[in-house]
Amino acid sequence: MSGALIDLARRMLAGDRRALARLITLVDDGDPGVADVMREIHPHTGKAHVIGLTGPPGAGKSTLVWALASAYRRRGRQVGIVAIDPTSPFSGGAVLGDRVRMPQDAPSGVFFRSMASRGQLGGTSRSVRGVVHLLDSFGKDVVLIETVGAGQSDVAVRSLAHTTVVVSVPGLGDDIQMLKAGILEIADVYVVNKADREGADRTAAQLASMIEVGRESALAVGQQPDEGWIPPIVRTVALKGENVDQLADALDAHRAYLLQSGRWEHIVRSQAEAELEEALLVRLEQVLAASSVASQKEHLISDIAARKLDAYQAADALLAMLRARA
Ligand SMILES: Nc1nc2c(ncn2[C@@H]2O[C@H](COP(=O)(O)OP(=O)(O)OP(=O)(O)O)[C@@H](O)[C@H]2O)c(=O)[nH]1
Ligand SMILES: [Mg+2]
Repeated sequence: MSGALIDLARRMLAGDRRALARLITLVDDGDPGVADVMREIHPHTGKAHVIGLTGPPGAGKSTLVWALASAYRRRGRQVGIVAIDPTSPFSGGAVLGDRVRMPQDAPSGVFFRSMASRGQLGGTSRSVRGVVHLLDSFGKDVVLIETVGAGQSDVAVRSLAHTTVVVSVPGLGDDIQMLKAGILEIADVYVVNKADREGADRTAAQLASMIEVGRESALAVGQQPDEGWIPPIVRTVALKGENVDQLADALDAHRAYLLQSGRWEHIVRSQAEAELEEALLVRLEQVLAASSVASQKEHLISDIAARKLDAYQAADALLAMLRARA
């Protein structure tokens, strides 16, 4: 294990923000030393409430995240923010210039980092997970993750959170389409932001009826909807901080519900499982790359492309070669 990285991790654990920033960069770059860092910080993780916020481009997610951060700071909570920026021009984002990154009146003591989403889902969720662990071990009580709800990357990132917030805005259209496409099932708290605009009541009413339809259809197919938690709908004006305290209350209530119902433990376990699977894949790739078997990979890829082998046969062949050399 690299002494320099241990040192960096220990400085971070002792409260050094610059060490935290450097470690986040290492995670973001997929540095091989990350495994050593994770080993050092793992015992210090598992405390933060991780909250994912998703919604259509320009819904006011960033404004809301910062307003929430202020509300949490007033409650004495330490806050970290991770904003995942879509790299693809097709996946949206508010018109440049209009989009909020860090507001001028940003609360102090909030650690903010934006990350570009990778083409590969796995890569993004792996590095976001690593960054969340860093912020958690640094002592952040709340970690807010902002993603644009415009594709699959936010689906992957949602699996990293304990609580998911879907942000809509008045004037239905794309966001309702998004809700129909399945986001409905995953939200724990709904926000109708820009409630200063016309139509907020109608949007909230439509959301409420969709939640109801979702519960009924779950019952109809024999699923037991979660009776312990009915997702609240909070109307906010993020720009003015209106109702943001109610949103923080709803998020705290959801955390309390998760803890007392045993759902928290369940989430922690399924995240541990996902992480193990990711780590196994990373390790397998490393073992392969370091072995002489790696040179066979190109041949096998050609064989799959030429329809001589299927992917499972090729994987079996690689594993057999690895075992033979072990
Ligand atoms: N009227 C009104 N405007 C708001 C409100 N909240 C945010 N905005 C404005 O909406 C615009 C977009 O806000 P952002 O916070 O950048 O929205 P976003 O969802 O993070 O945008 P992307 O990250 O680009 O998808 C900005 O001009 C904000 O000032 C609100 O409650 N009411
Ligand atoms: Mg934003």
